[in-house]
Amino acid sequence: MSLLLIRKTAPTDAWLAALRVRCPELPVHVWPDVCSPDEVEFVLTWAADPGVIAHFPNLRAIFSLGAGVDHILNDPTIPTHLPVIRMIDPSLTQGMIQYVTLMVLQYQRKLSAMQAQQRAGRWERPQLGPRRVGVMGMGALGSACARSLAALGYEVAGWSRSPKQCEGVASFHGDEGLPPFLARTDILVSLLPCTPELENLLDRALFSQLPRGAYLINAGRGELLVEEDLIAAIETGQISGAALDVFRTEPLPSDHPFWSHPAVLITPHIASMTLPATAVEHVATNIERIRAGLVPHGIVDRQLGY
Ligand code: NDP
Ligand code: OXD
Repeated sequence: MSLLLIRKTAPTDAWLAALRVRCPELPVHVWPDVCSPDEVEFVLTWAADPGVIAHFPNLRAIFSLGAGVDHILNDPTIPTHLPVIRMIDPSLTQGMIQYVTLMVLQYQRKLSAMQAQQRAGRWERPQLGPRRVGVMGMGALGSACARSLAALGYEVAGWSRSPKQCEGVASFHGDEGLPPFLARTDILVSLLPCTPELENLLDRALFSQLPRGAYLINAGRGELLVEEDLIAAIETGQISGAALDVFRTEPLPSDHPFWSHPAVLITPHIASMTLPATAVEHVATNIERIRAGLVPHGIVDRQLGY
């Protein structure tokens, strides 16, 4: 029985090498070179075409190559009994901490203002920005970022479905926790998954509950954000700007207004990336657990969508 790697738009060499070292006994194939559909026991995938995964009758689990699983759950042909496992990888977490810290710092320490001053040859000390950060989504990535920002001296709160105990981080949860969380948040960091419940959450009504001039960092999913509402909120000054790493359409279309917006900082879905050399441990351990009849780590609740 084998593992099938499905990764259409990126090289597979590093994954193949990591799997060879960590699981030397496991036959690995790369889509579309499948020897026999009956032989496929596990799929490790990012954005397989809809319908492809449903072709393997003896599949025991689907592993996501990334932390997000929306690319798998959006395929209605995948049998609902199959476990879907999200990526949990220390390098992915480290990368997200670096990205979020970078974006908080560049905003709060006024990096772009100082770059403009340098270009103009002006020696001025801008006033630093506010330090209250609110992290939406306190899962593997959000909680690590929140802890790390708190250690840097920011006043950090987190918002999630369930209450959390995270050292140095105030916890807010659920619908009733959202207004007070937003009211005390000057820098809003979105690390939420894309679920039907959360789609379009970052809209005009939500922005209006933030202190005037708040800053948005979205590294969760593009579908969370109502893009026109963000542009309108920046125009009125309710939002002072945004750092966006994820978009409804990726790559971001060349005529999209975000490209040239002076208050929007764009990165190409690169906040963090799974590194095969470390992430292979999560996959290999879970294969061993599934074969031993144990529940894998990082299993997704199909009802909740994450
Ligand atoms: P987790 O599943 O570990 O955490 C998800 C968090 O979202 C949990 O804290 C959960 O709350 C919270 N949540 C879900 N639904 C709701 C809701 N309705 N109301 C309030 N909170 C909710 O995910 P990760 O931390 O591993 O990853 C988060 C997301 O980051 C991914 O799904 C992906 O979209 C994105 N991502 C982006 C990357 C990039 O490069 N831009 C890279 C990697 C991930 P609770 O804890 O109570 O269950
Ligand atoms: C993601 C990832 O889910 O890159 O976006 O892991």
